Amino acid sequence: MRHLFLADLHLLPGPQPGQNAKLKHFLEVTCADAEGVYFLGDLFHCWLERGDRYVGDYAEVLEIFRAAAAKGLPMHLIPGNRDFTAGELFESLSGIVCHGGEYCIAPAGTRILLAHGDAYCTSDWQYQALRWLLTGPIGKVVRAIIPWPWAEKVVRMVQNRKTVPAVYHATLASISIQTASALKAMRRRDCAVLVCGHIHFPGQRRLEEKDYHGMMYVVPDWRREGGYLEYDGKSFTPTQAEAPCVSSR
Ligand SMILES: [Mn+2]
Repeated sequence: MRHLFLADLHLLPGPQPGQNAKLKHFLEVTCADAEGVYFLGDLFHCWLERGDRYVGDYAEVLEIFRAAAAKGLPMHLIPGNRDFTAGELFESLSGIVCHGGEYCIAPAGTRILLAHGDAYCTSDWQYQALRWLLTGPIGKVVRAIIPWPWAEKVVRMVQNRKTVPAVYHATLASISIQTASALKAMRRRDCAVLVCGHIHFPGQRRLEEKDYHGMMYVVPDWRREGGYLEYDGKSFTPTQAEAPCVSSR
């Protein structure tokens, strides 16, 4: 049994030979016998869809996903803060099944909660306020009524800022996922394991409160290091993808 977890691929639009070759190789070779591949958010550097339109040229990337899906590879997306609008259009174009903010699986009887992870960084109230504004009812109305060319302009600006600033990573690392918030979500779904991304720094941590405990795994960065987390039915192993591993900055 092989379940593969990835996060924060931050795929860029347009011609990206290095990025796309790496993705194709990963899906065809590394994932060949996988029972499930789970993208834990921020699969795209920025994805916005509305009706039958999306921003940016992701045709080649979507074709790579579609080919893998056609060969029978089961792929799932649990959206992050950069692709939370992914929905029906994304599903039909990619062949990837899209879930809500949290998704629970139970391979070999282990209940695993899958999430991007940003919702549990609750000590950063400014980020949480921004998140609420963007993903909540206000953001939904704005996205529905904003003229499409304006939306396109904003998203293309984000897509063109190719590197995630170092300070952003440093901030995330210092703030990190809050034990109480993560355990609350795990308890709600009766899960003893949480697998998430968002932080970009791999790691594992035992979470403990007086009435509940569990393990948290943060997946390695795929975009730069080619890393992912694998579950074989017994244990979780952080793994480095084999070549080609071309970094896209
Ligand atoms: Mn994120």
